[in-house]
Amino acid sequence: MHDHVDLVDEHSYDRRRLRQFLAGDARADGVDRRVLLKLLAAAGGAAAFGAAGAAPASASASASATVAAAAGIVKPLPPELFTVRGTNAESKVASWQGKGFHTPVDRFFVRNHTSTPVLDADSWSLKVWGSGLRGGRAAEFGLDDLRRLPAVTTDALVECAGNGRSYFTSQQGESVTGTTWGLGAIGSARWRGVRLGDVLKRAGIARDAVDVQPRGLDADYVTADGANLGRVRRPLPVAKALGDVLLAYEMNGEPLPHDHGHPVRVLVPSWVGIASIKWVGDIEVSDVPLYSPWNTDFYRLFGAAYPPGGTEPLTRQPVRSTFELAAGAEFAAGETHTLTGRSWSGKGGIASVEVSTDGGATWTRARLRDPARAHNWVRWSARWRPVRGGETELLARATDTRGNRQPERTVHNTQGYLFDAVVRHPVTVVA
Ligand SMILES: Nc1nc2c(c(=O)[nH]1)N[C@H]1C(S)=C(S)[C@@H](COP(=O)(O)O)O[C@H]1N2
Ligand SMILES: [Mo]
Repeated sequence: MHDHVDLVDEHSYDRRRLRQFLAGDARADGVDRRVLLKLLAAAGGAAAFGAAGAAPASASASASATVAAAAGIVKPLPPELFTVRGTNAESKVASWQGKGFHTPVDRFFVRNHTSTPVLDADSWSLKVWGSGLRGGRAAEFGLDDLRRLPAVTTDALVECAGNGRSYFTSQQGESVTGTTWGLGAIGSARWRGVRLGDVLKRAGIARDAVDVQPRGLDADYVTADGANLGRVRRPLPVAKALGDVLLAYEMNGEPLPHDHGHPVRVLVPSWVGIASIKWVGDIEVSDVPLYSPWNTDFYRLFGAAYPPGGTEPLTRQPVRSTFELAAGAEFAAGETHTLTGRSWSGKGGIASVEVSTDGGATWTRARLRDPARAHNWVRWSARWRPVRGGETELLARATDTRGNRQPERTVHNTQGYLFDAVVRHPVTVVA
């Protein structure tokens, strides 16, 4: 296998994808050519491409993928554990208190583009196919085939890139599109499965493979404007696919639950949740770069502060923190309370957390309850003895082991991704 390491970083890799597209050498099913032209312009390549005729993506609305009015989620969504947001369910951060390091499945958030397909593990199979396999020969794996490969266990978070999105509006007065998450679009689990790399090697991945695109078995995603974007899929650079990525079949010691990708999902530690394709049914291995709506229109940063074609595709998550409290929680004055919360980063472990109970005027160090570990959060606690009654705001800000620290404000992007600013959590002190 030749050295793919330089391609792990999407920033440099994306430039290469675009160069290959310029050479007429990339596959971009379902991606509007104008979108790619915008990306090329951002990368300084549009002039070379010229004004070639547009080949618009098909935009036929598919009846097979009508989004249910209620969430198409299998597990119960009791209101003390979840806030339902369209086809998604946000975990209530207050429900994490005292519930351990890993998030129990009964309160793990669900992000579905359409609805949960209920798949039968016995008849499920994974097809690996494409020009990036030796001889172009496809390979098929059943769940038993995967279970016969060496099993790997990884503790990791899955988090939506849009986690915290609602604070762009409520704290910064900015408008963004997408699900209006608080900070509960995250969960931590112990995942067990096989290395995607082991499967790709068994399938005969060729030296010249560049992209690996898992695709879900859930219904086609049809946008609000009626454009059918096809099934949820997003390419991974081959170097990443051969790295720490799992095909997971267990979550917290149980078979993967339906809502989280039963029987098998991709798990890409520390990357934006969209990389961790659920209900994976096939994986295209390609010797030319691949594009999907999920690495072109979505999951790049667009906006005034960014290039016209957006940034490179999003990969690692930023630093975030939350208290394990409901908004407006009440505390008795004159008593000592233990505030608890969690902080995490996609770029390293968490090194320190500071808490303010006076709206950000003064800060004290929280006590960390877990060691700093990549791909995982730390639980923390801080004592608080409020004196007077009234409204106040609690703030928590974390710094990761790479020195990344939560800012006061996140630079706006139109789709509200990667909100990492310190969140102001309103509470009431009762005298
Ligand atoms: N097939 C498929 N995979 C998917 C999605 C989806 O809708 N369909 N949603 C993605 C997004 S945006 C996120 S944030 C995570 C959420 O994982 P969870 O529902 O297990 O919490 O799954 C990702 N994988
Ligand atoms: Mo997501």
